[in-house]
Amino acid sequence: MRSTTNPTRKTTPAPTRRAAALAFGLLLLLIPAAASAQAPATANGQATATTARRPPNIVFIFSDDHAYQAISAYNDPRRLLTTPNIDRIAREGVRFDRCIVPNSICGPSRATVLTGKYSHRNGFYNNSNSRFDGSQPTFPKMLRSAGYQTAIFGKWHLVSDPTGFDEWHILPGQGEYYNPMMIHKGTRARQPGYVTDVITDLSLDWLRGRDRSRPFLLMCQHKAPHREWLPATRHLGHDGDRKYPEPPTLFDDYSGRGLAEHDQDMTIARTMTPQDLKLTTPKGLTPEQRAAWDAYYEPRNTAFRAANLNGADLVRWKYNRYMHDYLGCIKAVDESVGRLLKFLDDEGLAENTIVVYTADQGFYLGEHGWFDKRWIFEESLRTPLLVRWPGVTKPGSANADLVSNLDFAETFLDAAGLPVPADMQGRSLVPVLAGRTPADWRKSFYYEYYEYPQPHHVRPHHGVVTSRYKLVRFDGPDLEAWELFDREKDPYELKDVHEDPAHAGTVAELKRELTRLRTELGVPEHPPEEASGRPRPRRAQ
Ligand SMILES: [Ca+2]
Repeated sequence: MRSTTNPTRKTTPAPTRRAAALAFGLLLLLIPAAASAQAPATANGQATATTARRPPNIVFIFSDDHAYQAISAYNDPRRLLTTPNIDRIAREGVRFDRCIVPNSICGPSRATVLTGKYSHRNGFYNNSNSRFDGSQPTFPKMLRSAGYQTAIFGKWHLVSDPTGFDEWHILPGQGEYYNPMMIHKGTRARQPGYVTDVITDLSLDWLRGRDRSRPFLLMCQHKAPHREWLPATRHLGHDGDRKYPEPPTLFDDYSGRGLAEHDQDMTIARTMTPQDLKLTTPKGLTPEQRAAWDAYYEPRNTAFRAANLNGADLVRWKYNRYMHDYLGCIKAVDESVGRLLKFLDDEGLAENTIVVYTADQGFYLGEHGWFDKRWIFEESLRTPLLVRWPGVTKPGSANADLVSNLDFAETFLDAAGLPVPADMQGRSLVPVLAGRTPADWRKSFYYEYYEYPQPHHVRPHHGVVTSRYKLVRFDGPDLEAWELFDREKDPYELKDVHEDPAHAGTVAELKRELTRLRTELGVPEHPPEEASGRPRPRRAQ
């Protein structure tokens, strides 16, 4: 992958040759990185990269359950916190305002990122009984075959061992926040410290020891801010006991919608556990960590118990505790991003490195009274996506196209000048990153969700999403129903208008589009039995 051809080599004496080589190297760095973005589109619309310059490094920073509402660059009206380092990527790159996911939970999202395929194609449907088939093609494998150094650190959550990486050091399952057990190429050992710092340290250590002659792919995958939202002790009390502004739908009664919305189990009011609310002390803390933990939580928990809250007051208390903890976890993630960006600056790598910040899906921060994700609805469906690629992305720009983590594998391959396999189901974002969205870019997107009934009793559903509408189909095992939402008139998605005669034309059109997408994407008429994650029924003796 090295760009070593030196046109002056045969005719110049050694010192001049070195100078020329240096100049050539600098030239490569100075060539606008838009080589692939400027290339003509092929018949299938994928931009074709040219490899005149050294392929870009890729730093993929992937957090877990980080809602766009909790990144200050997204300007949520609640102004929940400031994330100066994550915002730097937006300020120096592009912010995507409609990056949506095909299946809004952790494992399936990770499988989609690696494969560029939907759950029904990569075989990873849910977090309960799915196991990633590591023998299938993934973009890290393809980059590695082309000469990239590849590494992944942190949350993996795909059950089988990682494949396609020179180095991997992962959390088993969901992982732990404090002094986590980790697996380094099959060997388990506990790592002292706070998980976000540990993952960052491992990432930086690997970067320091890299082969400088070759490009690299670093996947830095945080556990935070996943439930049960345990901040680093240095961030306990980060908000000065702030009373957080509430979302307009904190006390949603789900009127105007069907059984599925009424009958879920993911509310702040009913579903949060004493562990979620830090009314119990987590296991695995060192004495020092335990002391800091108790110093923050104990007096506040004592006051809470004495107040004997109920009804709306109790929900508000839980919401504020949730926000303190969830946002506290993000403080450490933001610091991690700052350390990675500083390393790229210090090493002179920033110019030829694509930096991506994203999460595996969206998350509810009290909207509709909820935490968690899973739904086709907006806070769950939309994930943050910020990309900095000097010379390609316009600093401080924003993009509202329908893009997806389904597109990431294709994008990284295209950016590296590699072909995109025809059976990947997304599309390279390289021209979109350059501000030249192809005229035939998608106007609709297919969504699918399978895991039921545990853990949050969200009914399996699929549907079609456009810039304005969502048509949702709940399809068993115990609910058959359609819903339609018009986000232009109903931005909070509070009113199902599927039966409204005024929308009959829209419903018919979207049902045709749903059928078209399912056919194009090869969605089976009925999902396999294991897709729901339910235990297989015992065979009769
Ligand atoms: Ca997640």
